[in-house]
Amino acid sequence: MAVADEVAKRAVVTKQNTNGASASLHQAGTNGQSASNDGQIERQRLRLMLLIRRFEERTYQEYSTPRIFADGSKEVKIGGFLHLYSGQEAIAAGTAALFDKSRDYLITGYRCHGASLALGMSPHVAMAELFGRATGCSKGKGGSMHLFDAKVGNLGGHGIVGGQLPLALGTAFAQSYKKTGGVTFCFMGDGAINQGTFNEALNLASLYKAPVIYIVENNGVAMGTQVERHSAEKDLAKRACGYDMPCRNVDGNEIDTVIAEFGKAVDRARAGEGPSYLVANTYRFRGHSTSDPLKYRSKEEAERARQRDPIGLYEARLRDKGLLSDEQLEAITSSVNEEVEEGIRQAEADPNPPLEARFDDALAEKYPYSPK
Ligand SMILES: Cc1ncc(C[n+]2csc(CCOP(=O)(O)OP(=O)(O)O)c2C)c(N)n1
Ligand SMILES: [Mg+2]
Repeated sequence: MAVADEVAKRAVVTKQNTNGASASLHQAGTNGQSASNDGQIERQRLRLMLLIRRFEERTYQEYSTPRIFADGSKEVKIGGFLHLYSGQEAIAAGTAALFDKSRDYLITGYRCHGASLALGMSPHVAMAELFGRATGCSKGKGGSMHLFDAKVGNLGGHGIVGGQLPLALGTAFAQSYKKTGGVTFCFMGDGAINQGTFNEALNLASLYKAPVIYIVENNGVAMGTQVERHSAEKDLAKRACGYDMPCRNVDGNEIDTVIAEFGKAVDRARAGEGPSYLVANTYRFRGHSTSDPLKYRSKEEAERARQRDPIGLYEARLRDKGLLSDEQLEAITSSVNEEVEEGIRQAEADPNPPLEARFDDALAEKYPYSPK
């Protein structure tokens, strides 16, 4: 397909706003600027972070509560592992403020719910995917680690740690080769920088001047192993110093800082000057996955982190600036709660994919283990 067609198609999709998200909530390309001085854009950003948090916390409940049928039998609602994003919201929401759905890409690891909601996936479509419903973004066959929406440039969640880094190099190379002006945002965890793919991808990205931004969501721990125990160099920004690209630490809990710092990298990439590497320092409030008893974390550490909750920090800033009243916050919170509850209700009522469709969309033309 010609590049122009592809870009035009994505621009139309953006306007229609796929997956049920309302157009005003997730505007592309606001570039960190306030469109008006009444704080509307800022409150939309706060709403997005609250939406992600609410979705994640309700997802945790849904994961832990089995579905009970009329005959008394039970089944789990969400199969497999579940990695929640609570605490890291400013990174996804800040990226969304810079993201242009008509030409940019975002690719991430398995902790992908926040990024997908930030790019406009509705709680209904995301929860339907988690429940394995046919209406999910991957028709119920990807699950929690694989939320995708390629039409808006969401190239999804990837389960192999570090697997998305060379893929991001590939999409960024395509963007520069085809001169789309697009940028690829590649999220990874702090653990992913210890993978071999990190060296291969960053080295080539710099040589090619690829328009990719490698963003480490440094939540201080890879499963249960703290950065101090998994990285010889404790300052993770220095880990990319050998690749001739800007390397910076960023306060990943401050959405305004995220927008400003990521924005510089976006400008550089769009100007054809090449990649950047940013370490967004943050914290995850929940365990690695829902099966994590969090034994490696002290109560004091968790309490300290709560003081720097990205939502609380932003709420306080908006109040200080006179951009948020109690009534406005209450209205935002109840509309978020309603949107998430309605999404869960719809996902619960949706059908499972039909059995005949189980091998559709599979890469292999012949599935080697097909039942006879
Ligand atoms: C190649 C590979 N090795 C190991 C794993 C198992 N694994 C899953 S998550 C994880 C830790 C990754 O931590 P980090 O990159 O910091 O991301 P976070 O979970 O903190 O978001 C590991 C080792 C995997 N999925 N892929
Ligand atoms: Mg981590």
